[in-house]
Amino acid sequence: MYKIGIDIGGTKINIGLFDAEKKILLKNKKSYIKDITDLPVFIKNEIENICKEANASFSDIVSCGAGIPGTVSDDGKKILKVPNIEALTENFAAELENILLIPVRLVQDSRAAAWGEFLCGEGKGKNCLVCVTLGTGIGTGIVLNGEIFNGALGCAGELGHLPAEENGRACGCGKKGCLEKYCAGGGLDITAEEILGKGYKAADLFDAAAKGSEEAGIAINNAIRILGNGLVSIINLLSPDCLLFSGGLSVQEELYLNPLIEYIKNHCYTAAGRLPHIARAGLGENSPLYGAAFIPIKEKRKHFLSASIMCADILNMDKALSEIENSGIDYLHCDIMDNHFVPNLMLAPELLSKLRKGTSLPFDYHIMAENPETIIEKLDIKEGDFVSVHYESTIHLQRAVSMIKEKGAKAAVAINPATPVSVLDEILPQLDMVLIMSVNPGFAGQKIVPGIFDKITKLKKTLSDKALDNILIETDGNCSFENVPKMYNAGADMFVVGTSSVFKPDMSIKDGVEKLNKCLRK
Ligand code: S6P
Ligand code: MG
Repeated sequence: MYKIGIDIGGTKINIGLFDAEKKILLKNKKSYIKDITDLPVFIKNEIENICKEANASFSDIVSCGAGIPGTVSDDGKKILKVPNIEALTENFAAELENILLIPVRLVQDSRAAAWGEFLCGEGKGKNCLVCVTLGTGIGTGIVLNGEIFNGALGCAGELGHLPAEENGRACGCGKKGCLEKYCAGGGLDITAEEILGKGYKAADLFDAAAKGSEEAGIAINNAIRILGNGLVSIINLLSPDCLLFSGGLSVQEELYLNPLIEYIKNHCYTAAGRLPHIARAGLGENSPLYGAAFIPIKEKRKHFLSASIMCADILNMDKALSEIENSGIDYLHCDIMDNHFVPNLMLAPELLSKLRKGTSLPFDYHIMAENPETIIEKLDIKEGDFVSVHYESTIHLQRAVSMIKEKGAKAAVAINPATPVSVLDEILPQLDMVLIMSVNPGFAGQKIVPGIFDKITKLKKTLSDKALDNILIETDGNCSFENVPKMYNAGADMFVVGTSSVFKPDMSIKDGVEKLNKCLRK
């Protein structure tokens, strides 16, 4: 399982691949802006390259978070305001999601940095953290009681726009005299020009102060006082246990950061001498990458596709089996019918056993027969197989379930459309899966029966109420591109795919699987 973290800046894009233990496996920093016409496509290609280099499978990536220099909606799905980056349009997250086919969330970059430091950096183990990025402007991310704090109006952390001087320097936000116009890199550039002359930058101001220029020293101390007062207000208001600094300006330790920290310590309100931990961010320029990768995203449940072998081309079984296996199908659904329990006859256990030679996929046996126990005995079972037996087909259901387990398979009970979920109450804890028939069993190519989605929802709720969430729900019959997402949303995990989706004359199995996965990820 991998996650992707992206940090999108004005001219650079930084992409990182992380494992489940929050370890960064590989990262890639690229200049992008001008020549890229399609940012989502560019990102997908970069992720593919990173995966190749890291020997990681793209399909094992479960989510992607991107830090952006702008304001995003609370759910991280929409961009509300981004100055200067044309490629970042309102629906950028959805566009990226459509091409990566995994959930994508956006987060303001300074909040991503704070979250990264909280999870993996200098703020690990803390409770309330403020992370200030001192760059051209000032970005501030706040983590309150273990959660990123956006504020009710979404604009929490705009430290850079605290008013510092009445009718002062004009700010990009439209107001005058904002704090960052005096204390961040951009503001100190203006100060440098005022003191040293046209073309001088913040770095020259620090050089001049280091060489003893009194005027430069006073200007820097003035900036420290303004920023210090802003941060003291934040500390007095929030009482965080951690205050971190990152960004280009935080590297000026001797003349800027250290005196700033001293100022804060001397001026903030303390109780019993307790001060927050104040330091430089621990992850350097990677903190937004970590934070973006591990932004809380409700991941989609994994789903499984079980290809109904009775729908495959019997004249080209070898080819069909390898096509099925190479298309991303998870199981081979093997229907066994006796012409008594269902009005059809097919696929004897001996014949199914021979199919094993043509595939390494696990089997998903579906017994539609009277006396299923006699069939269970004949099944060729390999580790990882499922065997479903119909509730309606035996009066000794528990015995049949035990037999399945004794043979080393995972046990499932199937129920016909008219059989209520409640009949499974006693047997449920002994099962690995429940198969809900979405058509009357016996034939492929039928229409879904009414009420199936509610039935799945009911079973899902029963499983959840009984704390049996590990039991999968499978649906069989008319699992079409349209029905599967509805079945999934109702709570189903595994879908028997036949003539309604992956075995269509005008589409390859692989394309059918891809289309289904796309429908499911939307
Ligand atoms: C028939 C059997 C099923 C079918 C499958 C066909 O009752 O149990 O497994 O093979 O449902 O799918 P479709 O898409 O043709 O309905
Ligand atoms: Mg079946």
